[in-house]
This record gives sequence, structure tokens and C-alpha cells, in this order.
Amino acid sequence: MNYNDAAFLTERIPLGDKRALSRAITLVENEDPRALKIERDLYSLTGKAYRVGITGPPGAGKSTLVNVLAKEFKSRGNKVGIIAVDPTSPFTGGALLGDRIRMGAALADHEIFMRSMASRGGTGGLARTTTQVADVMDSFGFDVLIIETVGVGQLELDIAGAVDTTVVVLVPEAGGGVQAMKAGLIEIADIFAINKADRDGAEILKSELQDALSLMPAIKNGSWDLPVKLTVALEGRGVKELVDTVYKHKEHLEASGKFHKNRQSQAEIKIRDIVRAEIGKRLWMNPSLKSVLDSLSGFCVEGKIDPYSAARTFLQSAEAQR
Ligand SMILES: Nc1nc2c(ncn2[C@@H]2O[C@H](COP(=O)(O)OP(=O)(O)OP(=O)(O)O)[C@@H](O)[C@H]2O)c(=O)[nH]1
Ligand SMILES: [Mg+2]
Repeated sequence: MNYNDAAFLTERIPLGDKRALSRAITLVENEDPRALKIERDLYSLTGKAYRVGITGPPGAGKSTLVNVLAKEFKSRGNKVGIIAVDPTSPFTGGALLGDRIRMGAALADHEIFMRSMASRGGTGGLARTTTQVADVMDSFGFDVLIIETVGVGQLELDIAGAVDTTVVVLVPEAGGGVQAMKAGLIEIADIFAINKADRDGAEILKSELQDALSLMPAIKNGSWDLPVKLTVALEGRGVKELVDTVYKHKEHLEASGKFHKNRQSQAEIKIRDIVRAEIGKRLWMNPSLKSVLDSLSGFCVEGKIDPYSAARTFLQSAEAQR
């Protein structure tokens, strides 16, 4: 029983050991050297979990919605995992506790596993290691993984590249469909959920969004009509319908071959990321290239060379060393 040992964790996770899962996630999140072995050894067990991204502006009710969605998925016989990516305060460097508290009801449910992580170090609303954490959770045997990220403006893009279905949560106060179009939300959404539909303006926003959508018939090959759903997460209203819509989207992806295509481009992103990191490591850790870099940066400061030419010279030195 050694929860610090990668091989032990790898063995325990597929057996349903939650402590092993939590420990492995921490190692992945901290980019501990042991995480690599865990990720590699568990990878063959991934691919089963259907991944749903929930994104939208701060305070839209995403966590509240995730909570009730998780319960609905569970009531349909699914093992559900949640990843909540919190924006990191630059001052504390840690995940906000808010989500853990707000999601209390889901947490109290022992069959729903929830993990918060800080978005520090990542781009957009996604933490750098979110996909790896999702993969490790996948290998544990979840049927559904729900990933919550805060999106502001264009920052939701990342999540759309990491999940199967992206639900964009808006609120009546969010402004019209034109705003959503401007913010690029229509491109990344598979489903719109107008939450806080107990407030004025939800129906208006819905029809504005639908008008905006009707002006863009070619979205996503035109074969998926972007649904706009109303929810009141606080009371669980509209949640069954939202889950039904997620399943419809899943069927659409599978029937059209997009499911496989999307997963393949997600795998491509992973490979590219690893290659980029590996190339970086090889270049920056090489002592003779480091001295080339030192002289070039010195020349830059003296105005003898511009950074673009310096980069080209650097790459030539790297090539010459191979
Ligand atoms: N009136 C109303 N309030 C809601 C509804 N859903 C959530 N809220 C409230 O909205 C506030 C924010 O909810 P959260 O679920 O924390 O929102 P969030 O989008 O996860 O927030 P961040 O993660 O901080 O961006 C809370 O006070 C909720 O109780 C709803 O359907 N109607
Ligand atoms: Mg939240």
C-alpha cells in the first residue's frame, strides 16, 4: 500500500480506488515526474467517458448546473466525474474554495467524484494539465466526465477542443444573440443553456439567439441545429431536457463520424503538446546551445541582430548539432 508509488497507483485506479485516483491527479497536476508513467500506463483504459464541457461567464450558474446535471446523469445509471477548473488568484496561487462549497450537495453524494483544479499555467479557461487529469479520471471508469471552466470572451475555445459536447451557459443579463456571435460563442457551442431562466429576459435572449443562429445556417456543416435550452439550475428545471439534448448531440456526432474525427484531433493536440515540450526541453537544456542563446540575446540588446534573425541562427546551430 504505497500511495507514493506510480506502479501501485496505476494498478489501483482501474480497481476503483478513489484515494489512488486523487493521489494520481495531484501528481499530474503538479507535473511530478511520476505522473508520466501513470498517464502512459493508464492511457489504454481511456476513451470510454463521454466528456461534457460547461463554460460561460463568471457567475452564470455553471457550478450549480454541473451539480444538477451530474445527478441527472447518475440517475440514468452513469458513473459521473466532475472537474472544476477555477480561475486562479494571482495572489494565492490556489484554486478558489468556492466551488467545493457550492458543489457541496454533489460532493456529499459519494458516487459522484469531484475535483477542483486551478487554471494557473494554462491558456484560456483550461489548466495546463486538465486533459491529462481528464484522461486519468477516464481510466478510473467514469461514464460521463463534466468539465467546468470559466469563460470570458474568447477563452472558452480551449475547452471546446478537449470535450465531446460543449454547453455554453448564458444568463438573461448577458445581452443579445449578437453579443454571443461577436464573442465567438456560436462557433464553440454545441448547445446553449440560458440559465437563471426564472429571471426576466430569458425568452427574449432565446429568440435573439435563435435569430442570430438562423442567419448562420452553415455552422458546423449545417447538420446540427444548435439548440437553445432554458434552465433554472437552482431548482433543477430544464435539466432533464438538457441531458436529453446532450445525448442527441452524442448521437449526432456518432452518426456523422464527427465523434471519431474530434477525438482524433484531440489526440493530435496531445501529441503536438508533448512534442513541443520535448523539443523545448532538448533545446533549452543543452549547454552549448545555451551559450549560443546567451551570445545571441546579448547581440539583440546591442542592436547587432534582431530576434527573428537570432532565432534563425539559433535553429541553424541546433540543426548543426544533430
Ligand atoms: N436565480 C437563479 N440563480 C441561480 C441559478 N443558478 C445559479 N444561481 C445562482 O447564481 C450564483 C452563481 O452560481 P454558480 O453556480 O456559482 O455560478 P458559476 O458560473 O459556477 O460561477 P463561477 O464559477 O464563479 O464563474 C449563485 O448564487 C447561484 O445560487 C438559477 O437558475 N436562477
Ligand atoms: Mg463555478
